[in-house]
Amino acid sequence: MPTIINPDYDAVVIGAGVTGIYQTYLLDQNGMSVLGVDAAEDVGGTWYWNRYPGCRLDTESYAYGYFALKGIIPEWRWSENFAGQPEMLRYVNAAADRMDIRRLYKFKTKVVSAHYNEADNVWDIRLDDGACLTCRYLISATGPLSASAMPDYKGLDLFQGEAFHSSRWPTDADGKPRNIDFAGKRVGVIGTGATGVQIIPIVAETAQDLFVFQRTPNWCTPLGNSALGEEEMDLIKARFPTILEYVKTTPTAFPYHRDTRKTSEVPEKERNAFFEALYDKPGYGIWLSTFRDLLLSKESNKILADFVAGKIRQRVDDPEVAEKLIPVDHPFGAKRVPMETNYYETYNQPNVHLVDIKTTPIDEFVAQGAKIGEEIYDLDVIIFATGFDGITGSLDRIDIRGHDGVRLIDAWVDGPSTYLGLQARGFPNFYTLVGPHNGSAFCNVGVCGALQAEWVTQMLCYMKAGNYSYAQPTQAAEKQWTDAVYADFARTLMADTNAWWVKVTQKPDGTTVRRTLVYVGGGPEYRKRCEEVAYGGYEGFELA
Ligand code: NA7
Repeated sequence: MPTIINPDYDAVVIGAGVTGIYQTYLLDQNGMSVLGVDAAEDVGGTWYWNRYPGCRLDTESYAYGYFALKGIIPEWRWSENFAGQPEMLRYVNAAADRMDIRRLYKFKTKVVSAHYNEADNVWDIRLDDGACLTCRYLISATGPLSASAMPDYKGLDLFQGEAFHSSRWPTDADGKPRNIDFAGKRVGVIGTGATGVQIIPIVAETAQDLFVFQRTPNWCTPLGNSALGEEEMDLIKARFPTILEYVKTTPTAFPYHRDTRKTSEVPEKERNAFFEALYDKPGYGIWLSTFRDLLLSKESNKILADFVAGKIRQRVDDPEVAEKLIPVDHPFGAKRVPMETNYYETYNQPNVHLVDIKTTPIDEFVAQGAKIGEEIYDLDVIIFATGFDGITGSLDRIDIRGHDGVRLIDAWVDGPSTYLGLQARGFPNFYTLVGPHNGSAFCNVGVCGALQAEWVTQMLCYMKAGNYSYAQPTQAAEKQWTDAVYADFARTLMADTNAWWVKVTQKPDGTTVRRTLVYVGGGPEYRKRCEEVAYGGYEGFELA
């Protein structure tokens, strides 16, 4: 049994995004000493880093904004149904001001390593400024999409223009995102996920030429954003408590429930009218409130995919370009569906060129631009909208070691193994908010991350009251949870699709392991299980 020493802090929270600042606040409110650490200069997390033109929420603002819904900033008013990044950053800052959270944070600082010290039952933390400290509880709130994935292309260092990842937009001397004037410039965008789909139409408005280097097309559907008028916002504000209760009832905490019918139960004419209505409605409805077998039946999925493909063909003038923009390798909705604004119409502009890099990949970069075969695409700016090493990527970049010095990255070499997606055996007192296998990563993070922070706070308060200072899952509980997560995912059409929530690992023996990083059982089921565990005195955890 470990001895007890007083660590420097009760808890260290990694991350100052929406989840991290709330967790830090809750622990502070409950009388715990807590240090928050974040690499950025200030709060915001994903909304701090993603400052590219066109960046905005793909969730209804009022459904994402937990701090407004919860009454932390009850006066908050949204200006758009799907807020843009500047407004999102103002929102997080307003909440941080109200919670007076910055005094608890060390910004511009990264956690380099976190080693569990068995003798003292503390985590030894080393920061990149050289500081070393101890804490009892280590809580990661690093967000599902914070570790940028920058491809290692040959010759990129030779490129004479400007090249950067979408989440590292160049800044001016004052630290503000640079307003790059694309007029007269030849711009390349690599990547056509949600980020590329937001950037491309904006850059295309002014660039002399825009080359979209596409490896895999995505199923994109209209965002349908609009301004929120004063009266509309008054009504939304009056419904804040109702909205929060409602999103808690849905599988993903987005304000959508699936239609309870199977696709085959609905006559074709009615089905098409249903799809038309969903396609025209703002937001994720076409993905999340369509028929219940969308991600379970290939045949049903194809019916909706064909409908969306038809829309793409209608919206893109050049039939060859349209075909290139229609996914052939994955079912509709098996990856997160990018929400677009004039994305497909952008390809009707004469200055926009779609380059298929699946059939003819970029060989290398040279001083002038990208080289494919014998052709060189002259470029002034290259934007890598190449996504993120999802969910576990930010943890992999920290040297985390548990009992017996075992590295987390080694313990999870065959995929994460967790209990409730919140703890892994062998890594006591380490909580992963919005981490692998919990109901937050595949979710409206604004709400799910906060609910999880509340649950962890309750557990730590319970431990304090019961004089416990050590918690880790039992082997049986972890196995049962992990097996169920993998089995649930395997039943869906998402299982065979590569997305940022699937981790593909090449093993030294040449075999490949594909593992889901998300829990697909749905938020209500997830939270029910968490509440049962809490009610049962944190059953499934070894407390000491
Ligand atoms: P995504 O959705 O992971 O998309 C990344 C895109 O970048 C995708 O089109 C990738 O093609 C492409 N990519 C990645 N690496 C390369 C290389 N090396 N060469 C060419 N193309 C590449 O990330 P996003 O940032 O767009 O969106 C992330 C989430 O943010 C999104 O789901 C929303 O929830 C918000 P691939 O498909 O791998 O062939």
